Amino acid sequence: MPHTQTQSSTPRLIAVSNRVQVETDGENANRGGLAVALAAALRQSNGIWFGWSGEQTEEFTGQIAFRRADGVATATIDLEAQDIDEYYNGFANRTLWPLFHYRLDLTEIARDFAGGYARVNERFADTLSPLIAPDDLIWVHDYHLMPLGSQLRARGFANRIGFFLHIPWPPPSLLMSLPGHSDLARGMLDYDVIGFQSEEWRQAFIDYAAVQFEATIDGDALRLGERCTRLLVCPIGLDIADFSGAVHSIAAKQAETRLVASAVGRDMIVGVDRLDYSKGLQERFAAYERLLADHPELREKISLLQIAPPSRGDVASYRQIRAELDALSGHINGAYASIDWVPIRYVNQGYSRDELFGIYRAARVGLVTPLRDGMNLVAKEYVVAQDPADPGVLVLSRFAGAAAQLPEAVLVNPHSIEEIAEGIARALAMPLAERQERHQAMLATITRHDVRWWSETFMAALAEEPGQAPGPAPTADPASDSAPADSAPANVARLRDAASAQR
Ligand code: GDG
Repeated sequence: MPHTQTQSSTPRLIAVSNRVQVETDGENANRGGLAVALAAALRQSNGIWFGWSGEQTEEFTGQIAFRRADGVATATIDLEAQDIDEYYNGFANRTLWPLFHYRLDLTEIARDFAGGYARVNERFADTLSPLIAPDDLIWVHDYHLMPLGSQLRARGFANRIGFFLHIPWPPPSLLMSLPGHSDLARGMLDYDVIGFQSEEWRQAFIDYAAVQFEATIDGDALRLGERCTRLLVCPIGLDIADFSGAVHSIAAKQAETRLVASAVGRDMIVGVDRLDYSKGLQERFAAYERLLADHPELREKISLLQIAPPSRGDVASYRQIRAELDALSGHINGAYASIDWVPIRYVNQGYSRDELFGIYRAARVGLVTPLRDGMNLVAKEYVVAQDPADPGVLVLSRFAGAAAQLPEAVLVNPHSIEEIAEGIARALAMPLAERQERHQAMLATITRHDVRWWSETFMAALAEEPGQAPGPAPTADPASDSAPADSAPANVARLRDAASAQR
């Protein structure tokens, strides 16, 4: 699909991510925030979303399947078995994911993985190249595609290219345990803009670049020789408008009613996580057991519902955590259950987004305790789903990116089972006025910094020509009221006006 430049001055957006997921199947659609945010930006600029279809092919051909879903043009390629093995299951999910979540113990280093990662990034660059027009803005997503910017530069593209990292950036000493770390990080400086979920991850990147490359920081830009890369803190948010609808949907109401009926007279505690070792589930279960042991008065009065749909089942460490959690929940139920009370309901099944909102709303406590998390959207979803007149309490890991934005949560160290247990006890005992106050503050932040704010802030930085005066500083603390970021940056507003004038 070669691009014919429209008369509008709106630059076209090309979004690139490992998977392309635009789902359109009605109220049960499990549309991620990313899909929603990108879809809006892509529609506005008549853009295109490029990535892997999720399908396997006998031999890689580079053939692109073009589709249009929900008003968004998508271009996908299939990958061959070796690519999926070495790039996706290998380097992305067995090397980078654990390493970037501080799990050196689970990080697998293999030459084949690194080779597959480089090969697939080259394949992405080769197949994407014919689609790129000179004025296109290119926005690459996440750890699967870190070298794509360099690959495109090597093919001569001078477009504005940005990258958003959805997961943490690890401290320099951890990153240095990865063979080839220097090339990987150096390649990042071929991007014009890099977005991070929190100041902590941005600072870790600066620390590494300062030590390894003697790069200098100039305002919010990192300079190395001729290259200048802008480093933004730009935390991802929720599609607030859509979620407000979900909270009041029939499916949400039914799920809430069902859950409340199943726990009459008991306070529900809920956790919702992909089954992943970064989410701190073993520590969470152990903390719940500690709570029951230390607070006998709470036995039979509370109930933990943990929803954990399996993910990445092709990777051994994910199968192992599943076995451990099965054993741990069985052990706790065996030790504490009575004939009419089950302490933990542990469910390995996914629910529709609407049902999930009913479940969040029925819970007195939202338990979100990842050991490390780039952001954690469940924390924000739990807050949005609450009844403002009688809200539940969010117990949140200090080590989730969301903690920087939501200091009004009960913040806990997710490695300390005592601290989590006491956090839950505190949440259960919290008076209504304090719950309301905390909830109101968090809801205001989440509403202000929603997913549209996120994509508009990033796009504004990407659209800015070098040397142009920066717009409102997106590096300002997004949790603070003084952050100017709640209004759409001016140049994005201009782009939007141009786009709607065209319609
Ligand atoms: C990565 C980063 C960052 C979960 N179970 C069900 C379900 N979910 C939805 C949740 C939430 C999403 O999945 C999970 O998002 P998280 O942000 O919590 O975590 P990751 O999947 O690890 O995402 C993370 C994110 O990227 C975005 O940048 O925040 O830090 O690790 O939306 O609701 N959805 C439905 N049924 C389920 O059973 N429908």
